[in-house]
Amino acid sequence: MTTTHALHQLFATRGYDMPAPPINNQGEGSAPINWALVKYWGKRNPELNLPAVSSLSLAVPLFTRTSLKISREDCFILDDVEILRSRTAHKRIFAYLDFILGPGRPGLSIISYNDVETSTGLASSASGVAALVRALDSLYGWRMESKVLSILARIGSGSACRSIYPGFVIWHKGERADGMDSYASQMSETWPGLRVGLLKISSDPKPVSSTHAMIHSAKTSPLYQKWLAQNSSTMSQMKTSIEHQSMRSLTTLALENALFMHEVIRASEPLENGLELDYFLEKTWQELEKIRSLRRQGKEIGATMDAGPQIKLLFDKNDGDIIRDTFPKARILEPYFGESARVPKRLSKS
Ligand code: 2P0
Repeated sequence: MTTTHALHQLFATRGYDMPAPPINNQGEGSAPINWALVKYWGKRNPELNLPAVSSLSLAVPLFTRTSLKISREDCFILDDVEILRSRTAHKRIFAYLDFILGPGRPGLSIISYNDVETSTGLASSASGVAALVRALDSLYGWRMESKVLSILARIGSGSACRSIYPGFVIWHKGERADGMDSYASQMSETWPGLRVGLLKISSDPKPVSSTHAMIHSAKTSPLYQKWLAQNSSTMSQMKTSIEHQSMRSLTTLALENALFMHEVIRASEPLENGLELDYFLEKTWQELEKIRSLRRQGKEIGATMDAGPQIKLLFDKNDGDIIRDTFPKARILEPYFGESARVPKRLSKS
């Protein structure tokens, strides 16, 4: 059975006949950025973004907001700038819509706003695709549950399936060829004292997309098999640290996992154009050394780094002063645990 078939069946089990026209003229959706504490790096199926490993992320209160309208021609406007048809971002997004909605879909105008700059490794495609899926759900009137929305988002960009939810989110890698068991789910835990800090190292666009880099390093990195082998144990240790709210364990595991992913990347063969894969800059190493030094003093401070030079700090709110002293430029945020998590306990029903 093809994935399109499987998707249509999935919709049919929810009483929705695919493909069917939208029931509204306009739809809206928003989704948060997520930062992985256990990383997705490697695909078992690149067309469907089926991952070789499971991953676990934390949502951050920086959003993409998208509105979607039926229009005569496809059009994509991002942060008030029209993305030309010739650009990869335009082709990729409409090819994705063709795939999930079928060739008879109407023309669509997508207008999106990101809370942070695009393509510097700060805003990922994750919140963008997840917001688009939520806008599609509202345009078509599907009212699909989050699990189905996360499957749709994953087909657009792997890590987008995690941006369907707030809080701590697990992306189960799944085993099936059609990907219907590769979706995200939210953990029930929140962690009120946890803080994240965004340490911007560079505003330059990344030299190689993560999509390309992860396929290349899976093929050529001698460390890739070792990377696959550690995933299940790292996932279960990370889940336990969240359940027990162990800052020492969470910060250690997140830092080790991110550093290992970057080792896997650096050990890859040079790209076809001779470029060596390495997302870190000298400044990344300098800032990491400060984190190591704090850790040697017993501070439970961690960090994670994605496909770029930026550092995302992880720490307890009681260590906020140390972070502000050591990294005065860091932008400190509370993780995003969802709107209901913001309601003070005395006002909520439970
Ligand atoms: C992650 N990254 O777990 C990892 C860590 C980057 C480094 O997910 O090809 O944009 O669209 O599935 O989701 C970035 O990869 O890649 C990513 P595609 P995606 O957050």
